[in-house]
Amino acid sequence: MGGIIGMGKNTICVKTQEKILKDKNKFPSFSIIIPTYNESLNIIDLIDSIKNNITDSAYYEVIIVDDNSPDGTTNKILDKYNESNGFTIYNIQYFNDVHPYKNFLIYPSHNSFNFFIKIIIRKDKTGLISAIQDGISSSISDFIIIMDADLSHSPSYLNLLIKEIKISKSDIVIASRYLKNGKIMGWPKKRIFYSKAATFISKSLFKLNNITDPMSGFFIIKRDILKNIKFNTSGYKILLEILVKSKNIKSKEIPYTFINRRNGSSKLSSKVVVDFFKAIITLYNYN
Ligand SMILES: Nc1nc2c(ncn2[C@@H]2O[C@H](COP(=O)(O)OP(=O)(O)OP(=O)(O)O)[C@@H](O)[C@H]2O)c(=O)[nH]1
Ligand SMILES: [Mg+2]
Repeated sequence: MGGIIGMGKNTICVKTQEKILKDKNKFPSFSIIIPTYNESLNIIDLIDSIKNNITDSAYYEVIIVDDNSPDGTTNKILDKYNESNGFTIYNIQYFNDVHPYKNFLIYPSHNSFNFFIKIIIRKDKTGLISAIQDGISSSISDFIIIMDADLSHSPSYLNLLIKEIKISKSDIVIASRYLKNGKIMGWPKKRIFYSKAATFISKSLFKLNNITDPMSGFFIIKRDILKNIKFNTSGYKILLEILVKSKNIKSKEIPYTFINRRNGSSKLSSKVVVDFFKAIITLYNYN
């Protein structure tokens, strides 16, 4: 193992990266995975908000998995988190076994930041679950947080998610829209109906009695649980696949307010409904 060192200015391999972090006692204790497609209007606000909200003193990594967004989502990050703002940008050949089109590691040049950013750019739009999977494969910490880029999942809940998984000793803590005190803001009635219908179908078919929001896209999970899952559905709902394929895990939910995206366009289409039913059939047969 060694990877590729010295491929040009600012190119280091992932093992070197891990060594730097370990040597400095800065190995991340959690990884925040954010899949993006055309989120240039949200991504900087999101990363800034993550940075401002997290009070945990632990080191963490922010992993952006972008499908070569035509709106230049990742250029926004590279323009903001650069030398003049206290970061060094490295080209990385690959992260663990993720070999996408382009990779960057944006690493703080001094001690005032306790996070670094990885950007994984995949050549084509190959779907949300596979983007999250690449994020997971490239991550190096014990706890994985998954969240959307469009500010629907407010970073103000991150501290609580991190605290809860440690205190409750759960394998997964899910931010739920449907737990008491949870809410959805800004969705039309029709969309709430579809979401509730999908939730009802999933809960009944897979006997997820303890979970109020199995379709949530916002949660923290122990990496050990993910290691044992072979994902084979496509589409949107990675949490459902995790819950169906790891039945005996200890789970907990916290209520949160989901806010409909304000900027950028929705990637939702009728294909989502088709993908949902395909996933349900695949997971039912797995069961
Ligand atoms: N890498 C990657 N990210 C995606 C893809 N599709 C969606 N995303 C991202 O996944 C997250 C969830 O997608 P959204 O479009 O917000 O889906 P949604 O929340 O169900 O619907 P809207 O908020 O109405 O658009 C966002 O951060 C998107 O940018 C994809 O094919 N590849
Ligand atoms: Mg969204």
